[in-house]
This record gives sequence, C-alpha cells and structure tokens, in this order.
Amino acid sequence: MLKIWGRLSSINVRKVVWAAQEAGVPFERVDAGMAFGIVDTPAYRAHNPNALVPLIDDGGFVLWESNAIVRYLLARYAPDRLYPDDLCQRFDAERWMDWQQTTLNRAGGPAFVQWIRTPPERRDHTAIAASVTATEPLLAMIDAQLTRQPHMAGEHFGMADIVIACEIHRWWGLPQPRPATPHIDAWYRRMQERPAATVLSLELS
Ligand SMILES: N[C@@H](CCC(=O)N[C@@H](CS)C(=O)NCC(=O)O)C(=O)O
Repeated sequence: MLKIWGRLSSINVRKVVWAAQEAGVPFERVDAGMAFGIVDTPAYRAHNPNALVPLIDDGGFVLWESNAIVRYLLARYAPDRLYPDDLCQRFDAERWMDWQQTTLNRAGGPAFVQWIRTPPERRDHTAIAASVTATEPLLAMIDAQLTRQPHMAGEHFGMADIVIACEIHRWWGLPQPRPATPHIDAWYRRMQERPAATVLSLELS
C-alpha cells in the first residue's frame, strides 16, 4: 500500500494527501516532521537526505518533493482524469506547479511563519508586510487567470488546482486583511466542495 510520511500541518504533505484522495489510491500516512521527529533518523534520511516531509513509498518506489509526488500519483493512478495526455494541456498545468513552488510559496511563506509559527513577542511585522507586498500581485494574477477559465489550467480540475488551493487555504487562514479576489473566492469554494479536498478544512498550525 502507498505509504506517506508527513505531518498534516505541512502544506506540502496536504497536497500529497489531497492528490492521493483525488486519485482514489488507498494509503497509510505516518506523522513525521517537527514535533513528530522521524525525519532525522538514519533510516528516513536514507530515503530522503533532505530530512523533510513529504516522502512516499509506493510498492518500493520511493519519492520526495511534494509536487513531483502529486504528479506521480495523478499520472499513475488517474491518468485519464487528472494527468492530461495532451502535452499543451499538461504543460499548462505544469507551469503553475513550478510557479507555486518557486514564486507563490516563496512570497507567502514568511507571513505564514510569522503569524502561525512565531510567538507574538518575537513576530516580525516588517517581514509580514514584505510577504504581503510580494503575495498580493500574485493573487491578482491567479484571480485574473480564473476570470478566463474555471480552473487554473483550463476547463478541468487538475494538479495545478491542488497545489494552488493549498496555498490559498494557508493565506486565507492568516489573521490579516484579504484583498478582493472574487474569482479566487468562487473557485476556492468549488475546491472546498470536492470530497477529496479534506485538507482544506484543517486549521493552520
Ligand atoms: N520542496 C520540498 C519542501 C519540503 C519542506 O520544506 N517540508 C517542510 C514541511 S512543509 C519540512 O519538512 N519541514 C521540517 C519538518 O517538518 O520537520 C517539497 O515540496 O516537498
């Protein structure tokens, strides 16, 4: 059976859990990372020398890097529904996968860390302001994208929706004002209605 290592408070683990649930593949999840430990053990590091979560073992195939895992699960278990054969459709979605990791996550991460993982007396409001300044134009880009089509990469739900909705879930959960993004809001409500999207109802921690 597919095994996933990672605590559910991690955005990167949430993506993987959601993808597995969308693909309909049964899995066992082991809490790992932060207070759960495990990631620093020699056995874990032998599989993931980054000592980070998530990590999967699928019948002996071991993989780390959350977006690579999302791609793998959808391509392997739901290729017709969730990993397009058509190269233009596929790479339309792939582009948003990379953008989420390299641009959106980098911009929004500091505000999350300051609000949720830093005690109030040590909170750096300058870092939060910089993170908001970096993130809001990116939210405007997503909002504009969703005026043109119902999902991040076209007509159909897919991997780009999973990774970007996990970022929106985290950003909307921060105790700070939100910009007006009506198209993100409508799309995000549809994401929350998906039975496989259980991670979108988790609290931030
Ligand atoms: N690029 C990696 C980043 C993985 C990562 O940074 N994981 C964090 C959680 S989101 C982690 O393992 N933190 C240390 C820990 O939980 O002990 C991925 O997408 O999988």
